[in-house]
Amino acid sequence: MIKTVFTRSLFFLSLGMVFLACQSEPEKPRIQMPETDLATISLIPKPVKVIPTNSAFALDQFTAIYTSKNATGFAKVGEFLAEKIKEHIDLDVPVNGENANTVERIIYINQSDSLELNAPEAYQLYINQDSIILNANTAEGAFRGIQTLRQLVPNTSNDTLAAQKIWPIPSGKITDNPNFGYRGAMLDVARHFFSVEDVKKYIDLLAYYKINMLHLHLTDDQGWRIEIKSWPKLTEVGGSTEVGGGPGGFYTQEDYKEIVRYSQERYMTIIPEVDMPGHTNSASVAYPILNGNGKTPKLYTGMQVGFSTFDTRKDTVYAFLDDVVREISDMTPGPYFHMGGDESHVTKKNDYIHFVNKVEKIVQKHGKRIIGWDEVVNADIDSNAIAQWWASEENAKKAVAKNMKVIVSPANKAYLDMKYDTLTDLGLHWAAYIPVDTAYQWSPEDYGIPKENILGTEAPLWSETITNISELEYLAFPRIIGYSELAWTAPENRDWEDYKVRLADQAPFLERNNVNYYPSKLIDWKKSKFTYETIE
Ligand code: NAG
Repeated sequence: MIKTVFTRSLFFLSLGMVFLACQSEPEKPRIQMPETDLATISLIPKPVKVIPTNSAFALDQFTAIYTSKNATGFAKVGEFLAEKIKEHIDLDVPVNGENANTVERIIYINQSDSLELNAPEAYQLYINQDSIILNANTAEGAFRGIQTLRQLVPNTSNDTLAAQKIWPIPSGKITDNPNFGYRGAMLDVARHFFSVEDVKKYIDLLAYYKINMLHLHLTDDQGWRIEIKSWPKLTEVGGSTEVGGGPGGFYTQEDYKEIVRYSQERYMTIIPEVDMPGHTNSASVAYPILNGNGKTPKLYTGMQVGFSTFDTRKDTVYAFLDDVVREISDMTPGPYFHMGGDESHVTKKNDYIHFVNKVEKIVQKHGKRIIGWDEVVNADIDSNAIAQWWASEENAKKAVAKNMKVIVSPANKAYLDMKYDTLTDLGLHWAAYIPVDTAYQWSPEDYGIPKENILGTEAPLWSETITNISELEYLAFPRIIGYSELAWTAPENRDWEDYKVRLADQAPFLERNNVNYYPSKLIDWKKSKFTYETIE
């Protein structure tokens, strides 16, 4: 059926072309495309397999996008591609248009049931002189595939082609599928607040590198950033400041839904985190009944950790959490809820265990799978829970012993808030200095955690020292680009020397998107002069 639709559209296209050829209009000169080498194009994350065929597809005003009919989500993916091509090279490419008369070349986004594509994010790209065929089983796979295609659109064309407004896409075949299904980034919006627009920009940049999970750290001692209708003072009071005493802020439920909607369009799952029982000063300022001593603490604007706790023996606390988890879960289509659980230094050990056990049940009751920072493995948590390893390798091993899945994000390798080196103004360095090469040269598989227990990786960005999107970008980029490859590309296919050349070629994309990336001297940035390579 799908084949028929495709063949039929090709048939009508050919008819259109024959029709066009019979008109009295002068024939368009045949474009002489340069020879190219698809294998030299700087793709990140590196695909599983790239086979060059050394000619090129001419992306120009006679190109159109078509998508499989009746395949859920495919038309939207096609529209997304057209929108990005427009942004990049100011070219209008029609999507599923009726008028095939002016179409000479097509990009076809095709739903395929082929066994080779039997994984949700797998895709294949066939690039020929006159067509590009992107095959995927799901719209999610197609979405990953169009990120690769976007990276193949050159930033500048060679002179002769540029004059004709033609962007050559190197030909060949790409087969791809991620090593891990969980490729995450985390943003702390509690220590400093980031607007919906900032979060959207980050989502767009992450999606380009095929990151598919965004964990939002929504609450901490310094701020409560998500509106909870049944407990309104959380944001009215607890959302009114941030580290350093700035105005803070919070997401209304409409704002949060907008973030969720935007990320869904980019096939990214939002993972909300409410950190507890520690890291809860802002909640206790709003509702002093939640803490142990009943006194109202002051709003906190410093950078210490581990001084606050909920009263884990009070029923009100669990009634409160039931409301919070319910309201957030109802707005969150993704399967996960993150309960924090880190650094509960002033919670007694037994109280901590009791608390985690109870919260796990609440989260399950609201239909979500629980994630916690690695300390939560010390409770009687069940094997369906997920441990996020950040500090203790021993806890990661305990998680494996309980047959839990682990998200690998050790602070000394994966924390984006660690300084690059001693000269970096922003960031912290309690876990390590993490230059761009160190950030790349490790593997989640290095630590003896069995592959089947590794859910994936995540790069957290804590925001004690960053106050705006530009500072956020400085710490995140370019390291997050390398983390995307650690999660997508298998270790045997990764190599620093090869990666650093591909990373250098990201400069035009980052500049075009006004990303304030850290210009690491380890990289020979290919700023404006980037062109695709040709074989002479
Ligand atoms: C840790 C804290 C976090 C803090 C960060 C700074 C975790 C799980 N907990 O002390 O609240 O912002 O380091 O790097 O990382």
